[in-house]
Amino acid sequence: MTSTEDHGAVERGAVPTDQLLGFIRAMIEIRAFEEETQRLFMANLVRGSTHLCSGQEAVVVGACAVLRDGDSMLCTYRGHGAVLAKGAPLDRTFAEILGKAQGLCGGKGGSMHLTDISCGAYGSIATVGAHLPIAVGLGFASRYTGSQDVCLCFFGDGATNIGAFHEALNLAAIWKLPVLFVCENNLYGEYTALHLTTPIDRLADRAISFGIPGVAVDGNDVSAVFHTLSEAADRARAGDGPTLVEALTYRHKGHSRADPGRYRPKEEVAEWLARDPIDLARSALLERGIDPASLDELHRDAEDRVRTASERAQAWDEPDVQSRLQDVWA
Ligand SMILES: Cc1ncc(C[n+]2csc(CCOP(=O)(O)OP(=O)(O)O)c2C)c(N)n1
Ligand SMILES: [Mg+2]
Repeated sequence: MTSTEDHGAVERGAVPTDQLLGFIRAMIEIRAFEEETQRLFMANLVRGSTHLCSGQEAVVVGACAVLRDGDSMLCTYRGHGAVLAKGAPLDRTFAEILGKAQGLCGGKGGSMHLTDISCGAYGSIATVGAHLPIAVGLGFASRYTGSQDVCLCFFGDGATNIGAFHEALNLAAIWKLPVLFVCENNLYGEYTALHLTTPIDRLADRAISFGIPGVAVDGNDVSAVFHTLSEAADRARAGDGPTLVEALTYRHKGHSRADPGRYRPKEEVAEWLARDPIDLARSALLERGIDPASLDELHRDAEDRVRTASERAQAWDEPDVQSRLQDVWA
């Protein structure tokens, strides 16, 4: 396969009901996490900026679900959901965003720099595109040590115009490295629409220049994301090299902080809100005969877990002043 496999968003088969229930639980948890993060930010409890992934949950949940122990994941500053989907604990992720000593990085990284090597989350990276070469390094390490591990690398549509994107995909392709490149195409880079910066509509088409498969998938359909990434992971583990996946999605909130996102046409926002990934998964479950009351309960449980984790993190200590130069490069 050396060309873009599908020009539109690929429709894939469904996943088993238990698995879909797990997916919706994880997506609701991430949505609740982002809403609580916004509340903490507005209450002035968060140092630095925040970039919420509300609306994009199906991409990270569906993609991370294909990973096994030993696999690695890298993501962007819009990475709370990705890190949680990879298994980072809710309370210590809140603690990092709040700058607490018990945070994933001792409170020194904050919202944009979440790393938890213990669960394979190798970092959310604030410099656009800078982590793609790191993903190539992780893919190379896997090949060099003869393991079957893959690296899943999330990035935005804007990153596909960065030099590091092209260098990373080229090297991964020529060395057939086990990297799953997942572009979260949310149609905007900061406050600028994609069509104003990028001369093609289908970013998956960029795979053609590296001779690797490029697949566009409905990024709001968690089952479709899971199936697409499963195939990419199988290819990578079999030694057949990387895949570029373009997951079409939309961020419900603005770019960062308190950005209300007013540069986006109202009709466009309404259209995407009507395709909320959590609502789509809920409809699919209702169609399979799942009781709406049990889904409501699952929703309340997820929100309770998030609230409890936030309260725990807020009660934790500030870092010790003595620790300020520990783990820091001079
Ligand atoms: C190299 C670099 N240039 C510029 C910026 C400023 N910046 C931060 S986010 C962003 C937009 C990136 O958009 P995209 O890749 O689509 O990701 P999204 O925020 O939509 O998830 C820019 C330009 C940066 N962080 N790094
Ligand atoms: Mg974008």
